[in-house]
Amino acid sequence: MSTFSQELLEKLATAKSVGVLTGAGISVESGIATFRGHDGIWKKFKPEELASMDAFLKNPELVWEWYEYRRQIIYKVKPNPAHFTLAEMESCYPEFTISTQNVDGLHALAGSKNILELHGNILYNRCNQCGKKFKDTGYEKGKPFQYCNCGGKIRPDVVWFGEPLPAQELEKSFNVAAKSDVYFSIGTSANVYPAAMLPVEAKLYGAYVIEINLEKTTLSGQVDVSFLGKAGEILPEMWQAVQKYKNKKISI
Ligand code: BJW
Repeated sequence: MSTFSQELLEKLATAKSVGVLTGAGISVESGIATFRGHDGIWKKFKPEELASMDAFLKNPELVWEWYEYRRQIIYKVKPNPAHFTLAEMESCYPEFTISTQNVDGLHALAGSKNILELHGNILYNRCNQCGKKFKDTGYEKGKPFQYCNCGGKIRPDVVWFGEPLPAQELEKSFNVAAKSDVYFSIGTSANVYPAAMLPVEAKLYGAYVIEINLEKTTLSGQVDVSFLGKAGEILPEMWQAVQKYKNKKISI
């Protein structure tokens, strides 16, 4: 059981605007591997060697195989208590926004509404030229490239290294970080930019920043409080403690 300071409980009990950045770690307890942990290395390839246009053009079969492998896992998994707690929290604050680096769609499945997908969504493909989205047109063994009507190549609808993040989602995420009273960084190694800048931006603009991660990250020294442990355990415990704290305040 984690213990939560009076300061943290008061901040969460009185916040009007809450922002959240999530990363692969929040989906681990649902059964999805992270990118950089030892479990995250797929067939000895680092994400940097697969998640790029260069990799796709050089070895489309390999890149499609990686995405198909991950899709098959994602189709089967369900949100975990960390996703559900965030969805519950959303209904208790006037402003509550999740900026997620995850492409698994689990926040929406858990019932969260205000979600900014910074790195796209793995369940879709899109044309690299005209941007048209496709739900089904994907990988067929022996046919490394599928083409859109416009002649562009179809690829997973995600953001690869060296590609810009979706402009609206990114701008909104920075606005949220700048106006949040409390900001969470959950299950991200905070190694990939520009997403990793969001909690730092939130702190700069005066938010109380809470990190939840299995281990210390490059962000840990810059936040107000860092909890080491599983998001699916710590977040529900924290939220329960906030409810108790609020009830106690009312009864005094
Ligand atoms: C748990 C847990 C449990 C485990 N509970 N915790 C400075 C500024 C701007 C850009 C750059 C910059 N420096 C470098 C760049 C370039 C680059 C970059 O960041 N490189 C770094 C390697 C240094 N960034 C980019 O290229 C981005 N684009 C860009 O900057 O564009 C500029 C541009 C502008 C205009 C024109 C053209 C270009 C794009 C980045 C795209 C990242 N894409 C990926 C793949 C997405 C698709 C897919 O899923 O396949 O996104 S890479 C991969 O990393 C994925 C993730 O979203 C992302 C972040 O990983 P995440 O989520 O943090 O996972 P892990 O595995 O690293 O960490 C998991 C954590 O969970 C660990 O800490 C565990 O301890 C923890 N954990 N279990 C709680 N139960």
